[in-house]
Amino acid sequence: MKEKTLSIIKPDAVERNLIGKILAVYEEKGLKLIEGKLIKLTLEDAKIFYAVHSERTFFQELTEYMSRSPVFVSVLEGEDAVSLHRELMGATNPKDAAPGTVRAQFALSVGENCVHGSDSLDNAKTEIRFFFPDL
Ligand code: IDP
Ligand code: MG
Repeated sequence: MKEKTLSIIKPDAVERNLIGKILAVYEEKGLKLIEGKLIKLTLEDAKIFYAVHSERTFFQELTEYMSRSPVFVSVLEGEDAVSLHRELMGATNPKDAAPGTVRAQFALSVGENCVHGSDSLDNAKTEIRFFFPDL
């Protein structure tokens, strides 16, 4: 099924000039960039976006990291985009990420792991609306 998913290139990757290399991984597998922008989240934006993790021990670290410098947020479209994008990102912890995935190639740690991707079609809709209310 043709789907849309939300993709974020996180501060650690934008800081290291990896936007082009990361988008290339997605584009090469047929995902199409249909919206995109570079923005700096406020701490409050990050807390709302990651509210599902508010009780986790790493919540403060996560929200401070996500708001420390700009992120590249985009909408990717394609066949099974949600699961394909997650597959191309690799496991949360780069130590567990399959070779060739974005996180295996570029992530620094389980926290500073380069990218975010929606994990279900429902969450994709909510997350796309958060950043691109007109789409
Ligand atoms: P996901 O990004 O692969 O979906 P989640 O479990 O939803 O992973 O966690 C959200 C984000 O929180 C991760 O991408 C990572 O940046 C951060 N995170 C997850 N686990 C840890 C941890 O144990 N320590 C620090 N940060 C973490
Ligand atoms: Mg997640």
